Amino acid sequence: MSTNNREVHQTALPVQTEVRGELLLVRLSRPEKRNAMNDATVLAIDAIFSDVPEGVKCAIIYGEGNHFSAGLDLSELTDRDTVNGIHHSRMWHRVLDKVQFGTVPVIAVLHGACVGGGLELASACHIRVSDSSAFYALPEGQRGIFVGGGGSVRLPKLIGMVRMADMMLTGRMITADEGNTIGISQYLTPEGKGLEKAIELATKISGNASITNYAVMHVLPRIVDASQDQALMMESLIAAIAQNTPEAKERLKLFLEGKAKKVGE
Ligand code: 1HE
Repeated sequence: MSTNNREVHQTALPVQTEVRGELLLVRLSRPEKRNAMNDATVLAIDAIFSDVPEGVKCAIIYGEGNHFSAGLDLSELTDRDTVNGIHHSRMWHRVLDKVQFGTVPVIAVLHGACVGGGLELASACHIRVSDSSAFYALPEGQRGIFVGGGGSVRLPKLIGMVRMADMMLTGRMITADEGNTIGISQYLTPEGKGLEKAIELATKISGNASITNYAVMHVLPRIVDASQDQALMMESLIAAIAQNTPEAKERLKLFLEGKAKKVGE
């Protein structure tokens, strides 16, 4: 990591950012409201992922205080009519698409409550690291509403439709352990160690060839959503594009000369 550390403290903004070398740290910063996501929070995420600073190769989203996020700020929900409700949900879609299909891979660090819209934000990230304090729920069912931040599309891809239906119908809470077993998180750490693990992973990811990160972020999900015939064609095209980059040729040459790391190193 370079020493190019820039800390940007936007006092009173609901989301704070810090550039640490090649990493962008994005902190949900409304701990007094358990990082509930009001419109200002969602729009701040939009602005951050619309303009990732030059030189950043990977981002990490985490929450200040004892919780990742209590989900949608319910105090802003009360008197929105149907059409405005659709616009609001589409705004979440646009912003979380920017997280998923932006310029850099994003790791979410989950601890405490990761519920409702907080879980939807986490699902838009590329990898989730949780610590042992994390718990997951979709309280929308209990509140008489439905997920509106892309959760019905992204969560079944992580845990399956039946588990998501169970969470919504019963309000069931999933522990950090269970969440890691069923695929919400990909890494589970002791309490308070999630950010450290995410930084370690983000540093590895930053060292990848840029075409690999791009393909994993932008092409892989489209392959998964396509018909088998189209998906296989997309795979061949991106494989050929990647292997023809100077970066790939250099890496392959280093391996053949015995100068590259072996698997697992
Ligand atoms: C909130 C919110 C919120 C807390 N909107 N203000 N999400 C939920 O249904 C989850 C609701 N929240 C909770 O169940 C609990 O707050 C927690 C389990 C997350 C944390 O409990 P705790 O005891 O640490 O905190 P607290 O005392 O409940 O809350 C502290 C303050 O945060 C309090 O405000 P205060 O002014 O009385 O101090 C709470 O009102 C406030 N707060 N959560 C607004 N969510 C794109 S669609 C997505 C749809 C959804 O996300 S629905 C799920 C909403």
